[in-house]
Amino acid sequence: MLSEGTPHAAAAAAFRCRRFTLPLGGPALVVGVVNVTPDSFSDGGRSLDPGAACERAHAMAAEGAALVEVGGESSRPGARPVPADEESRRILPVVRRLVRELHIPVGVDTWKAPVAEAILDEGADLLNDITALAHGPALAVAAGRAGAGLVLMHMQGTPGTMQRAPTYGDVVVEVRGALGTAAARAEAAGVAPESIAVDPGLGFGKTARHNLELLRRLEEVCALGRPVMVGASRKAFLGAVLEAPVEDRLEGTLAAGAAAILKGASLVRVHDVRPMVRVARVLAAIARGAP
Ligand code: HH2
Repeated sequence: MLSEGTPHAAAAAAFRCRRFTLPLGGPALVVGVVNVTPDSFSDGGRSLDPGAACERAHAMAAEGAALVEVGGESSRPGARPVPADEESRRILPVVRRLVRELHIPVGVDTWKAPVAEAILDEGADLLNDITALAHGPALAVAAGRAGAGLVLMHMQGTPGTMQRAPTYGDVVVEVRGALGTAAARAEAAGVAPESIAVDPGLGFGKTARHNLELLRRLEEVCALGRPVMVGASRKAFLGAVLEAPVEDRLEGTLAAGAAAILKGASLVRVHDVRPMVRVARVLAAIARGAP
């Protein structure tokens, strides 16, 4: 529930990511995830070769992804950081090609400023920082200079330790507060307000109950007035609900994505683009009352 006095900022009309201005308010934008890693929790090793990663990104664009996001470091629970030069070596050739070949924004999942600067030099349109600027403003300064979009994600702890004993008073209030503060920091570092999105970080220092509570009350996060991204795709809390392994969580992913969209999320981050795009289109048609 929103308490009295909670700022109820107007919803953003567009999300600006460098070469692209993505309209909000129509069907939710589906973000396709391409992990160029050996160890990501659901698709590790699948696109380690740059050619395979680009092929996968092209397929996602053809399936209706509004953005693709390339990752070179897994943040699964227990993961250790990858050195910046190794992360850059994995993603730079992929980003270089995709920026030239795709007609949608190309984002990168990194929290390291040197990696961010290198991929912005290659023309990337969006940075996704799972630490929400916990390492200082350098990444936001780089995003601001380039006019790139910036997603700020909430995490309690670090991937190495975050799932040991996540603790909150009220998880939704704390996550919303932290995201509001991070967004203000990004603006102070030079990122345009219309280029900032926030993400509650499902699974990042959160129990299954915390994740479900965040989805149940997502409108309170949306009340920040920033575009909200949600990434539930194939995550362990869906496995806990469905008693299903990672390769059998598609319906859970779609249900969580649909719930997030109905609560006001503008961007849904998934590995299975085509079914999520179709869900988003039908939800938008219901909202319009017309096919
Ligand atoms: N989830 C993952 C990674 N990055 N970024 C945002 N903004 N939101 C998320 O929910 C999110 C994220 C974890 O998923 P994935 O990238 O598939 O796995 P891994 O970190 O193992 O590469």
